[in-house]
Amino acid sequence: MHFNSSLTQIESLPLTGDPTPDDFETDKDLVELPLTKHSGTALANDGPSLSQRNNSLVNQKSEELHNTFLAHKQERQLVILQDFPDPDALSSAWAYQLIAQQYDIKCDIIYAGALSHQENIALVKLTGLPAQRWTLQTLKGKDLSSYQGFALIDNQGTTSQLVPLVQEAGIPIVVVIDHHSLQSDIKSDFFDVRPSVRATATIFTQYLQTGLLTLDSSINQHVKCATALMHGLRSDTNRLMQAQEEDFMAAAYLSRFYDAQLLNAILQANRSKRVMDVIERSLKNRIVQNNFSIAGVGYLRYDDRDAIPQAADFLVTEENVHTAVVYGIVHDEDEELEVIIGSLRTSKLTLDPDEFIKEAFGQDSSGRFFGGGRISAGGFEIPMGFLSGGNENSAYAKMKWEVFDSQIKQKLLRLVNPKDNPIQPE
Ligand SMILES: [Mn+2]
Repeated sequence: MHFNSSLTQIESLPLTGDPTPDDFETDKDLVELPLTKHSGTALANDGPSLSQRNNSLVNQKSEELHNTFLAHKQERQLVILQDFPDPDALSSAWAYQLIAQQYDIKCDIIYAGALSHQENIALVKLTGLPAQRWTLQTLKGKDLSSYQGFALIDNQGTTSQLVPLVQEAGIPIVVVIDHHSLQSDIKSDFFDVRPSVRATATIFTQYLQTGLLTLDSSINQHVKCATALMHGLRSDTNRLMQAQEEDFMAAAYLSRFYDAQLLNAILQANRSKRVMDVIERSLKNRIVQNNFSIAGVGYLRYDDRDAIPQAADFLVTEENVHTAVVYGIVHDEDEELEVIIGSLRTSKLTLDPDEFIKEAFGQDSSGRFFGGGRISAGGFEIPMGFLSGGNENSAYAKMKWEVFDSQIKQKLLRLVNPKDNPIQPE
């Protein structure tokens, strides 16, 4: 606060050597100066600047989180991530765990799906990030009575299969910290959802900066967590290209603690052959209309699910394409379940992925949307229910894929090209 008010003062001070108003008429090089002066005055009159407002919000949220932790001292919590957690979720959950530790709160970071992206596996392995995979089966075998609450980090419970079961077990939701658009109204003791922030890692770095945890470069775990947060922040901002002031400020702070070599090692993780195969399929199957690239990639194994966002990342780089949607049927052999999984990537600033996906696919019978998103990226999951399985018969499997493929294309193309009906009567 102090810093900002003095900054405003400096900016509104007249510049030394400022020409007198009479000089403007004669000196053409200085025509811009009255504007500079004007904006200085405007700053002083407009009340708190954007960064001042942000600072006071961050301070208020940190204080609230501190009080929430105090109220839950010595408890045990679950930190639930989306089924397929990304670096932003993983690193933020770790920061949450380290902050909570100071209040003698013990956290278990869990996710139901898989770490399928090579980079995510590298992140977890190389930093020793303490996330555990709990399938629905694992969860059923656990004694949940030792947990007094759960936290949702980088999600709002709509992308995790574990949440309904944990709620059924009577565990209350204590904390929600996320940057996706508001998904539903959830009640929690602490709630910080800021869709204007590009990464949850930015929100957590801000908490660290306000003193919720003092990072120390001589503590190995702190260095690794700072590295993980840097990775999360980078990967949710398309390597900082979509980062805004707050994200850069957070990255600047992390730069004091993170290990650049470790981050480099994480980023070097190569694409597996199976991911390359899916990218190849997406290239072969794509249709491009009105600068949208749409590709169905057929059936995928559960562990290869993250090939879909990687294929979308790739398709959106094509010339004349601003938005790519890639989807496939992901088959979970353990559970005999199938689900359509899709990813959207866009470089078009005026396209809101959250709105686009909700508009394209709508809601299920319980009013839950099939997907959503944040700035520049989104995803959807459509359970296939009764139509799951039975793929031993390849003619049936092929027919099933064709039906779902056509249906998804119809729904997408209705928005991409409203006049066109992709299914022509024969
Ligand atoms: Mn995120």
